[in-house]
Amino acid sequence: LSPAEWRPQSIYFLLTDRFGRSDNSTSAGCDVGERIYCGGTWRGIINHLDYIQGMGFTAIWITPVTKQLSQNTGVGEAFHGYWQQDIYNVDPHLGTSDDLKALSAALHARGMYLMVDVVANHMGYAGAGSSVDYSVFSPFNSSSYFHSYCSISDYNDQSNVENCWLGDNTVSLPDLDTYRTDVKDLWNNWVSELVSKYSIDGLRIDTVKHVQKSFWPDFNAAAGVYSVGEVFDGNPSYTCDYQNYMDGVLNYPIYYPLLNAFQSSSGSISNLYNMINTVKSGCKDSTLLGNFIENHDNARFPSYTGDYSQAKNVISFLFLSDGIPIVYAGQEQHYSGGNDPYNREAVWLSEYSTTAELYKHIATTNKIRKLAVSADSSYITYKNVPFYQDNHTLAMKKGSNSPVITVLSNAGSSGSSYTLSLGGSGYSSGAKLTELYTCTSITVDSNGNIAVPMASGQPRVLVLTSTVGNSGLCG
Ligand code: ABC
Ligand code: CA
Repeated sequence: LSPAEWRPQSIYFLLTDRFGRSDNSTSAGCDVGERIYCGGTWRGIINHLDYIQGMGFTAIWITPVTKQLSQNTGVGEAFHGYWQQDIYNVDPHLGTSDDLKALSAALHARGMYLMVDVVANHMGYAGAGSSVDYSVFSPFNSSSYFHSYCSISDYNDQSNVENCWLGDNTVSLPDLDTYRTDVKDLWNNWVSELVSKYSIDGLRIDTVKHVQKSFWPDFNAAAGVYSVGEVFDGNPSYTCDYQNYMDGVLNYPIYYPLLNAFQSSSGSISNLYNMINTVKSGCKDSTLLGNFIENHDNARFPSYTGDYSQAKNVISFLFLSDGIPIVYAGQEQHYSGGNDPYNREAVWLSEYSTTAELYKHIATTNKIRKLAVSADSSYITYKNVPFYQDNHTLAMKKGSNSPVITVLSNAGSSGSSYTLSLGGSGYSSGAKLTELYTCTSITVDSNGNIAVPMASGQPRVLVLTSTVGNSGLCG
């Protein structure tokens, strides 16, 4: 799938080991603190595609599929998939090569898409960087394929970040010499074969900032599908530049101000408002970024606040601003794990409840976004415009003719009921709008203001009533 074809999709990100089991168990134990395999598989994902599709997702992103180091190290096992040793085989804990093909086929049969995580920066070794036995790697079975050992020590020094190693003395991450022509050719051939063998539709690329920028355009082209890179950095000028080398990047610049704005009623709305504009002007194309508020590397949103309204506002932002929304498995169940490894809870322990409050909120919000895409062909490429802010509220509009108006609040569930008189939406007096979460009809008043019914800190989304049609929203 091309970048343009990915824009309207929405992505459910899961750790294969932690989402679903082949035996369909919803009680198999998974002690996250142990950092060991819990039994999730590709077959297990196939078993629960209704659950994912029921929220309206059109794609899944799964953790790396390659064969991992097999030891239980002092920091656990390679259940997450980022410690590969053999790039030509799949990790047997997750299933067989045929199982992975079956997952891809099952998704495609539903009109859904598969995004796979890939790692080109490093391999994984159960031991210190100074004592690696390179013969365990396939290929790259000699030290000459790697940068000589040094541990990353200074994140402000880009050559240190690119050429030294991640990991620690228990599990080192031998850093490939990605300047070598044979290493580059090998990766480009590998990714092209992987994509075609498993009919992969998109890639999430790991550790992008740890490889020289010039490596990525050829790799992205060899993949031949939309690729979104992980540049783990909140600085927009640092991170946006990578979009000149690959299709998209994960939206870390928005992540931090988004978290800050909604994790409490005193969070800064203005910092988020400003960052929307900064990313829009600073990134090559904000509509190809990957939006998220949770992932396996950061503490979950509910570990900062247990408030459901704040969690809903953040989700609405992910779906209704520029970029491709990404929800991390367990987010819909309001899981609250802290930093790695506690943010990697088994989803099966929720029994895949489809009545959970955020499950339903995500389903509705996915419908709203699909309605927007189908009602306005310019919606998905139109750049979101924030146009109103106060201490607790942010309003933004997206779309050219009849924009979708999103009003977000950080007031939380105890927030008061009041009417926000919202000007500047672009709608003129007499226009008939529908608020889609409450199905309230609102006519724009004679001054061009919209009387937005705010309550309990809930998000609000307004569209032209005539576009609601048979979207499945509001009757
Ligand atoms: C785990 C534990 C570690 C333990 C280790 C042995 O095991 O978390 O505490 O020491 C995989 C596993 C992890 C494992 C690691 C290391 O491997 O999943 O469980 O750690 O063995 C990607 C993946 C991630 C994966 C890897 C490695 C890479 O998403 O799951 O981890 O393949 C860096 C990398 C980034 C990486 C991330 C985990 O580490 O750049 O690619 N993620 C700063 C740096 C970032 C750095 C980040 C976290 O800290 O700039 O480069 O990410 O260490 C903002 C700034 C940011 C700043 C943050 C903290 O603050 O703007 O720049 O990020 O304000
Ligand atoms: Ca590197």
